[in-house]
Amino acid sequence: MEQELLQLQAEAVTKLSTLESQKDLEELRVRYLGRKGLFTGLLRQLGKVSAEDRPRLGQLANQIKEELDQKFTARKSELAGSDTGAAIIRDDLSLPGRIAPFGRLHPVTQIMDEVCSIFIDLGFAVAEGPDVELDYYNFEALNIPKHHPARDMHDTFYINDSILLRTHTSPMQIRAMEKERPPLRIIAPGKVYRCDSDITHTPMFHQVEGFLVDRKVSFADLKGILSVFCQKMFDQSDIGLRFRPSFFPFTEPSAEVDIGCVICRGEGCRVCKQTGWLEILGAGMIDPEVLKMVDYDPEEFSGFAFGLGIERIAMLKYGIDDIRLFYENDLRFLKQF
Ligand code: 2NM
Repeated sequence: MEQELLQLQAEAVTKLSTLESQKDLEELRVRYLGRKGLFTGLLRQLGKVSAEDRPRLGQLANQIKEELDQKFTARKSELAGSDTGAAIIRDDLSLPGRIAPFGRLHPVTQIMDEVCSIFIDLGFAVAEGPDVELDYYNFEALNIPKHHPARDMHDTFYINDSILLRTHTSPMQIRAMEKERPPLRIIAPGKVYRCDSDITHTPMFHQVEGFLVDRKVSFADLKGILSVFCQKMFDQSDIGLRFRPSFFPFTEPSAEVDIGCVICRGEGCRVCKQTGWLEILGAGMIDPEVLKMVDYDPEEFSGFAFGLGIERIAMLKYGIDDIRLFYENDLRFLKQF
């Protein structure tokens, strides 16, 4: 009897140390300590032993029962919390550590930084300003009077009669010219807003506009700066440039500038719509009327200006056909850049 009690105890303790879930623990407890369990079964046989041995064996049985109760309780709290019902894999120190996910810059931010650093290398200073602008800086000072049809080119978000969300970053150029005298070369990067939305337009997008004013600035200077920019931006020293006559209220003459398609190299593809050319920016010589607005004498000074859309450049560079992908925050898309 004594032997059986001790063996039962040893068995229970061994099993208790190897099981790994609360469910297994409960099953083991019922099997050994439950009302119809092995231990209770042994206790019932206590009546059959001699009166001489009974007190000693009774005491031993009680002691073992108490110890087992304690051990079950202790093991139960060990398993609590980490228990999923399945077997738990103990720490394996030879496993490689979990790699923390790295963040990265948004593709639009990357292109924005790249564009700015090319112009900074060419000697341009960076000017930033408010997204909420006065009608005066966004339109009037840029030779776009009220009710002028050119305002229809920009679907403007008005806040009230004289305040709006800027439709381009040129307002910053005007503010810069008001403050300082030529020579001046400045880029204005930032968010702009137009009430427009489809696969090539979002109501908010990013622009970099730039200008240079000095004595004797010519269209040839504009061509030189834009060629260098395109060569660096698209990593191609023999990149083709094409200037098509166009119209902007703030420049005269004005041009839309194309580059030879960087995807098919002029062969014709989906991105350039089989033309071999990609339109990447607008530019021109600053209109004398704009120079007069900031009190520069157009007889003494001349300048060029240009504007480019960051999302558009990112789409051309990576062959993306839907601008909205940039703003859906789908990590499967964003992780590619
Ligand atoms: C463009 C195209 C042509 C432009 C003009 C000026 C300013 F303020 F100097 F007159 N800033 N940016 C400009 C000129 C912008 O964007 C397509």
